[in-house]
Amino acid sequence: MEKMVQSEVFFGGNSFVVSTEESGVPQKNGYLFKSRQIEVEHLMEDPEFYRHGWNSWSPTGWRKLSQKPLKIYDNPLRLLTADDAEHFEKGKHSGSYVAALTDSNGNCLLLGSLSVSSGFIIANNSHLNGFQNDLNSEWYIGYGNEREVFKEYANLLTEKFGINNLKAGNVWSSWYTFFEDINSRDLKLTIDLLESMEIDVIQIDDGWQLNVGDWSANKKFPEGMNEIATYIKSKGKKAGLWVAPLICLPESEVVKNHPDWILRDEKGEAVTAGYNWGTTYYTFDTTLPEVQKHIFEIFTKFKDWGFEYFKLDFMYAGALPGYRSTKIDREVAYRNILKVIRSAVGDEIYLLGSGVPMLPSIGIFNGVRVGPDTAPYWDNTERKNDPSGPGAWNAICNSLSRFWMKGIYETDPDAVFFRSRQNLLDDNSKHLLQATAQILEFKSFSDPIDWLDENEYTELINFLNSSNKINQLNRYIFEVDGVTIDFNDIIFPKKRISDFILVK
Ligand code: 9PG
Repeated sequence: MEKMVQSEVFFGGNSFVVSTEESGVPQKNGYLFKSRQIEVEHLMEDPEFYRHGWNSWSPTGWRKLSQKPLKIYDNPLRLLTADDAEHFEKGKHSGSYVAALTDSNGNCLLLGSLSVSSGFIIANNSHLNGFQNDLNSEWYIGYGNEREVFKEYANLLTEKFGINNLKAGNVWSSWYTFFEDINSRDLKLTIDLLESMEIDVIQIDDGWQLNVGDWSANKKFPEGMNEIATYIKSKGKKAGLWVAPLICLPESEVVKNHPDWILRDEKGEAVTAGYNWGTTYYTFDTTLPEVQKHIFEIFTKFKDWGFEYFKLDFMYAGALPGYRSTKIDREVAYRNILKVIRSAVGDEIYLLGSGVPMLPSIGIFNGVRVGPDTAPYWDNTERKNDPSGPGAWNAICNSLSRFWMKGIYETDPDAVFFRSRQNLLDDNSKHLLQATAQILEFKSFSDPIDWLDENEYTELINFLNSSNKINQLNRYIFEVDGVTIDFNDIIFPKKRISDFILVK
């Protein structure tokens, strides 16, 4: 451990003792420290702890230090996919990049990373302890009104990493109705009905590719992806495509042809990068020039097909621990491959990140998913202790807890629903999801128009046309066009409501 120096930071009449490698530099509001490690003494009486999850899907929200820490429990493969498994920190309150403590008077102490350096933070009853890897690691400490402190941190992040201001507009995605069961003929029928509507992007999700890793059209798209992109554009919409460019399934051609591209551990074993599609999968060593060339080429191809919007999924895999050909921090490796993707598509193409590590994605992605998948149901008791699992409730809790990120990139809380067909969500739940999308100012849905009755159709039209005035009154209380919505009873329910029970 480096030699640590102790100093004191002052905020009005309050002060905190801080231990770091170098002493701090006061800012307009708060202090900056060049240090990998940092320890801040907080002396707060059972404050609420803000747990910020590593990637888009990772549990994010507030818990008292005396409560059970917010995390994914008892599911190692899920943990590997939907959070930073490297830093599970059993029994402790911990999170990635930024943490905050708010006391009973509403005063908030924030500790946040300002570097691409795999930052994480652990809290206990007396201290916040931050850890980063890089020699240039920086930490910010702020104290005061919760919303103002988070705003200041968000400003510092965009000052340092930039912002890419393209807007997505209204998005229709194929996922939350058809899932992988898509083909060009059925999609075109669905697309025809979207033509006259206020929709900017029609995005084809998972199900078009030969395999995860083999990014060519499968036989459900016999005329190729160029043809469907052209069809979407002929309806006056931007064509969007889902890709998971940094992962590959074990049986994919890319793994068979290039076993040397796969990220391995020190012993030479392929790193398990996560679990989905009923299988574990791999990721690449993106520091290899051949892998960078491959990624550049597939994106050049997608762009040549005519797509102008990409949903880049399972991106966290590029920032997993492993033995890389160049010895750099895993998140630096991730950011470098993002730059390769951006350079292949140019600045006019919208990049939406899903399953992305949140900090090293700033300034490159235009939009980022800020919660787990929604679903046409509220919650599911089959899946205990998993705040990252699909469902409306998990998506709302996580996304609203990341409201402060709105100034950093567009914040996508995931699709909302209007249909009652094939849907367990009641009207109230659908409205809460819709309000969340209005609050986060990212509107997407997956309903096929011919599934909607007249009222549902009218609701959809109103939603798409609404230009919402949003005002955050309190952590989880918002004003949407003058109507106050209090989410507190939703975020912290008295008892669990499960659709699994409802359908039994
Ligand atoms: C396509 C889907 C949709 C969806 C994405 C993503 O943690 N997990 O195991 C996990 C698996 C899948 C998943 C999210 C999390 O869904 O979020 O919108 O594009 O892939 O397969």
